[in-house]
Formats: sequence, C-alpha cells, structure tokens
Amino acid sequence: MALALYAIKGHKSGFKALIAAEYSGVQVKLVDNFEMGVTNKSPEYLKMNPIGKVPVLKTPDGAVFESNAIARYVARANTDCTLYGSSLIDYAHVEQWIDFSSLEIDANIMIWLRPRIEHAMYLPPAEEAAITALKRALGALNSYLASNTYLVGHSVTLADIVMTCNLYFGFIHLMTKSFTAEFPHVERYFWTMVNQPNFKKIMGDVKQTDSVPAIQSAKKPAPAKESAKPKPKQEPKKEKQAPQPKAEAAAEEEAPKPKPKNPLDLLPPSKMILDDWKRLYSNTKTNFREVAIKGFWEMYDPKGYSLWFCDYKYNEENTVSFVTLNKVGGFLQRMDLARKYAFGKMLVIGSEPPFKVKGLWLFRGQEIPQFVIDECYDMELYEWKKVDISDEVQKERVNQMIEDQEPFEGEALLDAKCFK
Ligand SMILES: N[C@@H](CCC(=O)N[C@@H](CS)C(=O)NCC(=O)O)C(=O)O
Repeated sequence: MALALYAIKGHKSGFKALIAAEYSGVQVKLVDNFEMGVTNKSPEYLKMNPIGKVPVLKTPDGAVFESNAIARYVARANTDCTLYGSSLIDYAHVEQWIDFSSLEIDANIMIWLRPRIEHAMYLPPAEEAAITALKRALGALNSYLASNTYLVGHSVTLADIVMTCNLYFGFIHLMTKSFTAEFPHVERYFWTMVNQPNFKKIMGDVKQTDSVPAIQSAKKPAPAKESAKPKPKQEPKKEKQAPQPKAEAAAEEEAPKPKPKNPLDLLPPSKMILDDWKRLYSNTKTNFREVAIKGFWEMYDPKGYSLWFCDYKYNEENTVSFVTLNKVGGFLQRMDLARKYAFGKMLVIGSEPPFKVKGLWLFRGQEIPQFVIDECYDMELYEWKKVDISDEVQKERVNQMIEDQEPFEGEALLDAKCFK
C-alpha cells in the first residue's frame, strides 16, 4: 500500500519525498483532499505533527514530519536503493550536502522569499544578510560542481534531490539569470537535475524567473517622518500562495481587465517632452554642463513636472558594494512602470562601506505619482524632499547629480545609475 503524503501540491517540500520515491520505487501518494490551513490544523493531524506544518508522511509504523526526514525515510524504505551511496563516507557526504542545502541555501532563500510570497515581515538588513550568505553558499557549491557532476559519487543521491528541490524555489521565484550567471556550474547542475526523468515527472517543466516578486507584507519597517512620506501600501502579488504546477496556475488566472488610464495622462499638456530630455541626456558626450544641463533647464517645465531628492534611510546597512549596487539596480528595474513619466539618477557614494545612496528624480506632475508609491516598495526606503528650484544651492545639487559630478559632496562615486 502506498504511503500517504500530506503536502502542498507543487511545493518543494513534498517534491523531495516524491522524487526520492521515483528513484527508490517506494509507493508514495499525495493525500487527495488535503486542504492547507484546515487538514493540518485538525486534531488527527496534530497528533502526527504537533507543530501543524506540512509535509507529513503517514507510514504503517507511525507518522514522520520534516521534509528531509520524510525523504530519508522514503530513500531507505527500499534497502536496495542507492540514494545514500555505497559506503560510510558516501553516507556522511550525502548528509553533509543535505544539511548544507538546508541551512546555507534553503534558509537564506526562504528569508528572501517569505515577505514576497507570504506576509512575513520584511526587514531590509535581514534580506541583505540572507542574500550575501546565499551568494557565499552558491559560490562554494559552484566551486565544488566545477569538477563534480553530482554531489556524491557518480550518480544521483538523496543529496542531489534535496539540493535541487531547495534551489528550485530560488530559481523559480527569485534568482534571475543575471543573479545565477555568476554561478555557471550551479546553473548547469540545476538544469541537468530538473531534466532527469524522475525529477521532471514530479516537477514538470521548470522555468527560471525573470523578476523578483514585490514585497507583499504590510509589516514593513515604519517610514520615518518626513514631508513627502509615501504611504506604505500592500503590494501587488506575483503569487498568492505556494507555487502550483503551471497548468493549475494558468487555469486560475483571471480574465484580463481593461487598463484604466493613468491620471498623469489627464494633466494639462506640458511644454517639456520627457523623451526629448532623455535623448539630449543620452546623446551628450562632451561639454555636459554647456549642452545637457543648460538644455535641461531650458526645457524644464516647473508646472508640469517636479524634481525630488531621495536619500536612502538605511545607509549604515550598505556594507557590501555589490549588494548595494544590486539594491539600486532592483529599484530602477521596479521603476520600469514609470518610464513614461519619470527620469532618475541614483548615486552610490563613497569609496568604502558603508555606501550612501542618494538620488534625483524628475516626475510628471507636482507630487510623486501615487501609482509609483503604491507599486514600487523601494519608495518608502528613501526620504523624499521636493527640490526648491528657487534655491540656487539645490539647483546646483540637481546639476551635479545629473552629471555624476565627482567628488560628490566630498566623496568618490562607487557608481551612478540612470533611469531613462
Ligand atoms: N522544516 C519544515 C518546514 C515546513 C514548513 O514550513 N511548512 C509550511 C508550508 S511550506 C507550513 O506548514 N506552514 C504552515 C504553518 O506555519 O502553520 C520542513 O521542511 O518540512
């Protein structure tokens, strides 16, 4: 008789046991009528797993909880199965990689992911530390995989199953191609594994994410007091719950709704054509002050547009240069929705950590557009101050930010990014 697995469909935790079962030939069946939040809160379920989490495996000898323990049980339930290698040292190495993938990879991925697919608290320093630790682990894994096809020996073991399932959530939700490109052996390993027939049967076609989902949590750090304080709002969700197999997810998609007009399109026309400014900015290669900056002020329409300085509130956390640059890069990516209505410059300042992040933004209208505040969660990580263009000092600061003047406020620039 098949062992009963209480698990969320399409979730990596259940995949571990199901893939192990494909290799070991042990019969495991998902409990059909399992309902998250109901079944796992029932008294019978709590007898099997007192914390009420999933998955749980029901066996004739008793229930097992914790997804790795369940996968171990399924691997060992067939004594002829080679998922543990063939020697004591193989066995130790399988356990070593299971622990590594759980503690160094999965734990960090979940810190990064939970505020984005659940309503877990979003703490920028915790996320930054998790991404740094994840990159360190992926770097180590990458070095190992440069000269090894599998984690242990010359065939798939339980270590590969658990590692691949843990990487799976990273690949499908968070780690875009630009993130994983730094770890080519991990990429090669992951795609080789998910294309093994026993993996594919359970996981289906795996597609790497091309964006990082927005924060869902309303429990973000409270914004500091300032004049133009964007209000925290619940973010649009990329996913509402644990990932489901593609077909199911597609079936649940709503019919497209007609797109409402952006209120900024209803403003009185402006003499300033944003694209003309962006073109002038991009095409000016020399004599920037005389050509681009002068041109900017000639074009600038203070009735139709407003200028804003932004200042990152958590500069003391910017201790790792690439993490800081990625953070700013992510912000600009998420601003994509405002391309028709905005131009921005973001400076990463300082020659050593902690780096300061400051920016200048030009927005259509007199306020920071509400849809930007609503949809780009980064907005509340910055203090925003409207530029007073009657103040020559502020105007000169605008010029310096547009032209990436170095030193800027007495410091070297680590990088300057433009949103146009
Ligand atoms: N370490 C556990 C984690 C299990 C876990 O966090 N399960 C989540 C679903 S992915 C859950 O049951 N959450 C419900 C809850 O926290 O009450 C494992 O690997 O099995």
